[in-house]
Amino acid sequence: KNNDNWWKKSVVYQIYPRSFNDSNGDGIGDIQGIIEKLDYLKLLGVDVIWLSPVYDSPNDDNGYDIRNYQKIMNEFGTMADFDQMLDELHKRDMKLVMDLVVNHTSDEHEWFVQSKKSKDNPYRDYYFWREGKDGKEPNNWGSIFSGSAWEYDEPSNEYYLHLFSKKQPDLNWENPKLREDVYQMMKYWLDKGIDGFRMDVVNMISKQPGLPDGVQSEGQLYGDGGQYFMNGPRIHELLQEMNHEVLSNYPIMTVGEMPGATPEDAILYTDPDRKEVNMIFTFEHMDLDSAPGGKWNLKPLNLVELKENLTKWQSALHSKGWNSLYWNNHDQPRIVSRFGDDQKYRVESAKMLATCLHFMQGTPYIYQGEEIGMTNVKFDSLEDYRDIETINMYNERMALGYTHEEIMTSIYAKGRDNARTPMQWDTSENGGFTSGIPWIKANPKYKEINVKNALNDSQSIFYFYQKLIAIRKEMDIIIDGDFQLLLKDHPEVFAYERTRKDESLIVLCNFSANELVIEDEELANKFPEYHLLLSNYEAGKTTSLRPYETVVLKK
Ligand code: TEU
Ligand code: CA
Repeated sequence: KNNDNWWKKSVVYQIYPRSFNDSNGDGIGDIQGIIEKLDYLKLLGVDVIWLSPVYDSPNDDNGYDIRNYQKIMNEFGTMADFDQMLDELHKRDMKLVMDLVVNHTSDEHEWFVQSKKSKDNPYRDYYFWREGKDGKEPNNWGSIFSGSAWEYDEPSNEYYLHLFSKKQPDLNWENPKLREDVYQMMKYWLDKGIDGFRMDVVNMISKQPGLPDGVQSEGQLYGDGGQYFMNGPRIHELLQEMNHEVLSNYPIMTVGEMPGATPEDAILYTDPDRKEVNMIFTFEHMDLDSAPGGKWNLKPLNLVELKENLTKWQSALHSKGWNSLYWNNHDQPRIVSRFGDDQKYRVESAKMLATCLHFMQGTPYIYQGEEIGMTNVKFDSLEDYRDIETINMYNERMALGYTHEEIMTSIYAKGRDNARTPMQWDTSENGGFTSGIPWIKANPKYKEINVKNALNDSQSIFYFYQKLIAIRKEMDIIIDGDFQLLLKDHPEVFAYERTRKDESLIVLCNFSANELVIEDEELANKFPEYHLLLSNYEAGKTTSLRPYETVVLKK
């Protein structure tokens, strides 16, 4: 049996280690803490764990700033702990996907330390060093974490490029020596037996030579260089080289995180004949509730746009390439607070959102806490926030004259710390995450929303996810059936059909708190041939939907 595409049938669970489970009371999640919870993850039924970075790091961006790729962060444990975790996962028939962060390193990485020493250091060219222009930065690019994308270095009178924080200098992938070092590092982990990589902003590794100025809109502090560093000129060549040198020699899965990738780009990245990566994370569906000017400018979701967008991706990658399916990760607010209702209909809407995603074609990703319906958090004071993106944005907007309240409204809706509060295990202090003081405050909701309660309630969101995962394993139509959007213009219902030979599934999702009658005749005529496969309410009528109700029907 051909097992090459095992990841097409898998469900992935993402762990953000700092916030998952603290085994030794220092307030920081760790590897032994993860090992303690592997039976819990097995019970959920996921096949693959994607682990956010656990490498040695000064934690300017919680591990996405790596100081040493082949050492485990002290707070998380040792290499022996890591090996034990990998072993325990494999014993349970689960796989491990590691984060690969190679668009940039920490400024404390040995390569950068060397690079900074002098202009003729052999590592100088591992990064982007440039002279200033007319006494200013080499170009007008802004950093994704606010401010300029350039940092001045007094001793050499040059600037270095950092698309993220100034402690995350960008690596120069034009340099073949750098590429060889990265490939060696990847082999080190793969030879240990890990099962794949999630590649951080990997479509940003090829920059347009010359690094031209980006368009600077009216009222913006910096230019947008996106078109010169996302999906850049040599990106496909570089990924094909990485695939040839490293990836193709192992039976692994790869997912590239790719902001700014369109479905057309995605076909090129994921078409198996092109040998690049297995799938990518798109951002298009996560940008639909942002107004122009970026994620902090809020706009209500228009469900018709969401349906159009996800349908476009489903169709584009149906026969060539492969989709990843996600609502949540460590950079995104909690989906039940975002597209659902985190008050009265929290349980119903969490199950509805899960159903809507999990019956599509692609590999689903569940982010820690999603399976118990964890919600966004509102801290009154900026002091309680930890995320560098949030803090930098706050300071930048204060200087621009926004009010504290305006900025906090954006943070409550979109801040990354919404996803990073401690995992809620039980009703004890701090949700049972730590016996000490957590590095970031727990969401006070832990008293109600936690794993212990979920496991004691047969109607919980947890058991609903467990069922979704089990159904996916039994039904090939979910893996390779066609996708067709139904009720295209309906403003509150997301409905679609999956078909495979003479099989069919109809998925109906009410994204509103209204009771709705389905008036579509064509659909109503189909119903008699179908029976109920799954629902988030006690059996009801298929011709109407209660608040946030979802039903899946099978022919
Ligand atoms: O995120 C890439 C990325 O584009 C994010 O900055 C995203 O736009 C933002 O978080 C939305 O708020 C990856 C990692 O997932 C993120 O945690 C890192 O901070 C970033 O790369 C730098 O490594
Ligand atoms: Ca700890």
